[in-house]
Amino acid sequence: MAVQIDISGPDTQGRVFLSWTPVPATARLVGGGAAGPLNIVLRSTGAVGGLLFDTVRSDQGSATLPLVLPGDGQPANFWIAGEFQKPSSSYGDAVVQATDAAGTIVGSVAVMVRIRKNAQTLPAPERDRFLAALGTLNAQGHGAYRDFRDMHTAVSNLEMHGNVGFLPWHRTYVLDLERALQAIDPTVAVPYWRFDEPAPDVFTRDFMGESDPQDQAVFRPGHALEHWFTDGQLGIIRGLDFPPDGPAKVMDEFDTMALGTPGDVSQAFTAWKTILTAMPTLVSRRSARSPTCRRRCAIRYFSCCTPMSIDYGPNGSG
Ligand SMILES: [Cu+2]
Repeated sequence: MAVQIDISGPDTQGRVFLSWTPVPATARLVGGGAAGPLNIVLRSTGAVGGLLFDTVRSDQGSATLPLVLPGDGQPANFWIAGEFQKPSSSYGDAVVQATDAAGTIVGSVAVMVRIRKNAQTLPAPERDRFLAALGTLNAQGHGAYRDFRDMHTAVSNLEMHGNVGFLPWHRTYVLDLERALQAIDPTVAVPYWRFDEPAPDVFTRDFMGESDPQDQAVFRPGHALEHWFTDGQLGIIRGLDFPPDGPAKVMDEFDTMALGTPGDVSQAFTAWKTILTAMPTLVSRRSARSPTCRRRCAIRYFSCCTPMSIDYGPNGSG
């Protein structure tokens, strides 16, 4: 007799990736031998990632949950979520453990609480996995990355930029890119850059590259992006609007609206503000990238709480 724990949404290899959002799960007795119902306790026992449980979908979950499992093997339902502020670092460092009344472990499953983290404080192993996946996706110009680049700079340009679709397009674009990276390494999540805070650990030779006087990003030898290649051009040209270690540049709503072609941002901004009046901070902070995004060839990042939007292309695009 054992307890089988099934969490919704496993990948083809049975791995489960959780975020802060609760998802349904079940626990049930398997293997027979149970005379009647079994009282168990679910517990989060991972070394790094934290998990919360509840009997209903809520944000009030706790790290332990008593359950009664029917003796006939019928599943008992529960909800599981990553514990806010306790994400995983690698697969399997978050664990659901089931114990019986005697404290004996009767089942367990290892998962990952995979969320987008601040690039500035991203641990080196996670940083390097992200870079490796990105380098693989590009494959020195021969990989699928160019489809993302083309989609961003050409195919959907008129919908994506200077238009009401700016915000949803970019969120979808980054999610699409993230899924492609996760197909290479499922433990990767796209980090974000809070560009209103200094980020001296992001624009380094180990991470997104240091800019030399020609605006060329310089990487350490052996870096996953060392041989980045797009559009017949080796390397990454970057104009930094936001100095990585200089004073933080915080743009208020007025300054954000004034970016780019007069009226351009304002038009998209106003349209979205009408739609998303319930989420004013979302709108006010995230319209800032549109004009520069089209003007310059660069690695571009999106704003706080939204992951990096990375746009590589020839001069004048990206
Ligand atoms: Cu863009």
